[in-house]
Parts: sequence; C-alpha cells; structure tokens
Amino acid sequence: MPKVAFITGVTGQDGAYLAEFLIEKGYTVWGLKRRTSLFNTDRIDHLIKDEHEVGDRRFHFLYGDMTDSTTIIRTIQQIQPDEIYNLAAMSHVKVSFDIPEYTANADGIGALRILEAVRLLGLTEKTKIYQASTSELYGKAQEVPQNEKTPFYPRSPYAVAKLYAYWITMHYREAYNIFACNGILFNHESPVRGETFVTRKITRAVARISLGLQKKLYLGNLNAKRDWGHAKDYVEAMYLILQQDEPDDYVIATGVTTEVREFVRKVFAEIGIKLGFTGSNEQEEGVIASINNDIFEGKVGAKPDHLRAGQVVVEVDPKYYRPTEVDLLIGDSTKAKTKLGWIPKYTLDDIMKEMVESDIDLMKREECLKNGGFKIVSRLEEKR
Ligand code: NAP
Ligand code: F7E
Repeated sequence: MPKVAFITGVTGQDGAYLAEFLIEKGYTVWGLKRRTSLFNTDRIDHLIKDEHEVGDRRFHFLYGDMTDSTTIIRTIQQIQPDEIYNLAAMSHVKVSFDIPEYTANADGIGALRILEAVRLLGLTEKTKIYQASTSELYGKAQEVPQNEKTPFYPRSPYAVAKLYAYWITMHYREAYNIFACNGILFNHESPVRGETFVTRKITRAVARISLGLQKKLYLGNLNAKRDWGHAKDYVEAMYLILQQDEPDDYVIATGVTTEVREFVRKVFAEIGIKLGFTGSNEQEEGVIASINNDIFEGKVGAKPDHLRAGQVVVEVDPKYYRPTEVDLLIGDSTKAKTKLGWIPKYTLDDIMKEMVESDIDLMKREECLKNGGFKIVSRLEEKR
C-alpha cells in the first residue's frame, strides 16, 4: 500500500514542492485547501491535471481551514494519514503585525488542532507529524550561528504564534508519545515564492524594470541579513525528518548569510547591470553604475535602451519597515547533516539566477497574455 500524506498549506510554495516530491516517492497525497473566490492553484495545477487527465489519483484536495477544528478532525479521520506535514500558516512576518489575532489562531492554535485531532482519533501510534517551525523563533538572535540549542527571542506576532506551535509540538511528543517533529527552517526561496517576500519582490521588480514595465523598486530595511536556501532542498529535509527512528527537532539552513542590499546587487548583476548604492537610511538609493549590453541582451532578449548609467532604480520606502526587525539570521545545520544526511544542493547564486530568469519569462508571458496569447503550462511544471 502506498503511504498516505496529508499536507496543510498545499497551495503554498513549500506545499507545492513537497506534494510533487512525495508523489514522486510513491505517496498518495491529500492537500488541505482554503476556499478562495479566485483560483489559487497555480503552483499545483500540474498535479491536479494528472488526476483528471492521466487517471492518476495520487493527489487529492479537501477544503478546510486551520481555524476550523471540526473540519481538521473529520479530514484526518477520513484520510488516516501516515504522515502529516503542517505547512499552513499566515506566513508573512510584516502582515502578522496587522492581523496578530488571526495569525495566533491559524499558526499557533492551528498546530494544536492537528495534534489534538491525531490524539482524539487514536492515531498516535500511526501518524507522524511535521510542524513547520521557523528561524524567526530566534528573532533577536542570542547566538551566532543559531542551532537547535540557541534560545528563542521572537520579534513578531508571527514568531510568537510559531513559538506556541513549536512548544505544543514538543509537548505532545513528550506527553502522548506522538511522533511529532519541528523543522526549524531558515528562509527558503524559489521561482514560486510568494510575490511579497523580499527575494521574489526583488527578482520580479528587476525583471519588470529590465522589460520597461516598472521604473523603480521600493524596499524597506536593506541591512537585514538572511540565510537563504532553496525550497526544493528544504522539502527534502521535511521528508527526511519524518523517516527517522526517533522524533526530533532539526535546524535546516545553508550556513551562509547575505544582506538584502547584496541580494539586490546580485540580481541586477545577473542581467548585466552594475548597481551602486549611495546615501543612507531612508535616503539610500540604488543607482545604475554601468550596463553590459551583451549580458543584458542575452538574459532579457532586448536592448537596454530605456536604461542608462546614473538612473535610480532602487529607493527605500519606510512603509516596509517593521515595528521590530530580525537583523541577522544564520543557521548551523550540523545536526541535520550528521543525522539526516541532509546537504543543500543549491547555492544562493543558483537560486537568484533561477528566480530572475523565471520572472523574466513570466513577465514576458503575462505581457503576451494581455495581448491575446495563451497560457500553456503552470510555472512550477516548467521548472521541473
Ligand atoms: P506560503 O507560500 O505563504 O504558504 C502558506 C500556505 O498556508 C498556503 O497554502 C495558504 O493558503 C495556507 N494557509 C494560510 N492560512 C491558512 C488557513 N487559515 N487555513 C488553511 N490554509 C492556510 O508559505 P511557505 O513559504 O510555503 O511556508 C510553508 C510553512 O513553512 C509556513 O507555515 C511558514 O510559516 C513556514 N516557514 C516558511 C519559511 C520560508 O522561508 N518559506 C521558513 C520557515 C518556516 P492560500 O494559498 O490560500 O493562501
Ligand atoms: O523579509 C527585509 C525584511 O519578508 C526578509 C517567511 O517565509 O522567512 C520569511 O520571513 C528581510 C526582512 O522574509 C523588504 O525587513 C526589506 O528583514 O522576505 P521576508 P522574513 O520576514 O525573513 C521566515 C523564516 C519565515 O518563517 C516566514 O514565514 O527583508 N525587507 N525590504 C523586506 N521584506 C519584504 N517582505 N519586503 C520589502 O520590501
């Protein structure tokens, strides 16, 4: 019998990569999906298509919400999963300052609802649970780099909600002997990263600027440093965490940290634009120093006639600042390397290159659609 996995947050970045990964491993995958007034299955359209057109029924949806206990209990009762990956969350740190109560409910109590359903349904011996914990738990980092023993100091309603989820997961493991694990994942990105997270916001904007569709990119804190990996590497770690003999918690990170400002510079450089930064704080600007026409034309497929040296293409807008910031994250994943044999395959340069190339294609396709073209395949399918 194929193993059965239940993924909450299946329409998100990680849910999509994980569903694809588990299906390739032979699992039957059930995904929890919120009802939305518009289609939001772009990232998993290729899996849905499999079900209908190839007659392969290894991927299924169920409607539900992390704030709705009854549906979660009914769903888990129906599926009887071998593994649950609890990825659903209001995952945007800045937005969590605007909707703190909802964030606590979905991200914090949501994790409890999953654990409690497994306990109530008598599945504690059968079902393993992965909880999507986060490097945001370290917040005002008490140690550099951060590992499984580093004390937490959350700095946002998101991180505080995730702190509850972290501890309740550990508590259910100790109190009820449930195979429940925390993956403390540092930032991970991809071409299907949500558009308002900083890496994707940058690669989209650089693509649009290169095509003459946008003039400037407005950002918040350029000094923040993050340990950025690739979502594909990180979903493999989630899977490995649940394949161990004993439940445990693991830090998943690359061990390399990069400033937001440096990420911006690298993405522009990828399309042949050398960027310099002048000024400081809110007056800081990113200015084109020079353009390599050959690289630009090779990457963008057009001439940079609308761009010139001296042009300001990046500005700071304080509206993107957060009431409290997480300044520096860098993870030490020695435990994952040693116990899980997990080693990331992608470097930041690989990720950045893949993202900006994908966004240039996407922007061209969107323009083409506006002019009467046809959408052919989903974005993730193209990247496989
Ligand atoms: P994401 O792209 O924002 O996806 C979040 C998913 O959760 C989406 O499918 C979303 O549905 C769903 N969701 C949100 N609220 C829900 C609710 N109330 N009920 C049911 N579903 C709900 O996030 P991600 O980057 O894939 O991250 C996956 C998980 O890992 C999240 O828990 C996140 O907090 C955590 N995490 C992420 C990172 C990272 O760098 N990516 C690092 C550490 C931890 P819609 O599509 O309908 O919005
Ligand atoms: O911000 C700075 C911002 O929103 C990264 C989530 O997946 O990873 C993610 O949380 C940094 C911050 O990610 C802008 O202030 C500057 O310092 O891409 P982000 P995040 O807050 O690190 C963790 C591990 C998670 O668990 C979360 O779910 O970039 N920054 N200017 C900006 N950030 C955004 N979004 N937009 C800007 O304009």
